[in-house]
Amino acid sequence: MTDPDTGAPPDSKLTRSKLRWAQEHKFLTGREGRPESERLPPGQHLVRDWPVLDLGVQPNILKERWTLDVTGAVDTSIHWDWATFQAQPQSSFVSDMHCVTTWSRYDNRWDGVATRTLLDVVQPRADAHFVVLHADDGYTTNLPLADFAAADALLVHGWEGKPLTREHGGPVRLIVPHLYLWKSAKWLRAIEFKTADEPGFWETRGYHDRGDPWTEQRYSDD
Ligand SMILES: Nc1nc2c(c(=O)[nH]1)N[C@H]1C(S)=C(S)[C@@H](COP(=O)(O)O)O[C@H]1N2
Ligand SMILES: [Mo]
Repeated sequence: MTDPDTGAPPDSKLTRSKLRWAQEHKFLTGREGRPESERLPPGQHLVRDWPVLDLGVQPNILKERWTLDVTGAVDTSIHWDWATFQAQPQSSFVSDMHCVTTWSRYDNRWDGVATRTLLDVVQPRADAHFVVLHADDGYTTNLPLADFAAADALLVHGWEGKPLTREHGGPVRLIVPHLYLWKSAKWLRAIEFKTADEPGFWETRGYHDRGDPWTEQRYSDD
């Protein structure tokens, strides 16, 4: 019998060392989950400015003309105008953002309506497991309902105390801080609740279906 890793006999010096290391839990950091010192996900670098990325069209949507439709596998479909959106309970969060093109930006202050507030209103059906976001420029992206429903996910209309600018998706975009930024649709116009997953613009062009920065879910495997 030989050691499956090294080919060494089972009572070699190396094997004995490995057995001892296993007993001592050597090399394990003992950290539970993500340590504070690793705020930056793997393969990312920090930026101070906020880059603009989109398909090259930046729709000019007047607040007075903006509407949000929420449809599909929900008990109550909604069609909100700007005033109705502003009349919902408001939330603010500070979070980091991570773009798959490797930049990350810390401590962004967002104002908006929490996705959980929206979920209270529309009441997703028991068989709703995914959402598809539809944007004014034709962009779409898909999310598991569980990710959309994250405690700090927001329908954002304000950044750093000012209205969200057109280039960054104003008047309203989604922000889901725990996923790569391509999941956070700018110029949000409709949210569709689905029973089955339906990949969006980048997800049908080689990006990962979920997009977790901490496990580098950048691209799909196939
Ligand atoms: N409507 C729309 N939303 C979008 C995109 C887009 O092209 N259209 N691009 C996504 C991508 S790939 C990124 S990295 C972020 C960029 O957001 P920012 O320009 O505010 O940094 O928006 C995401 N949301
Ligand atoms: Mo992106």
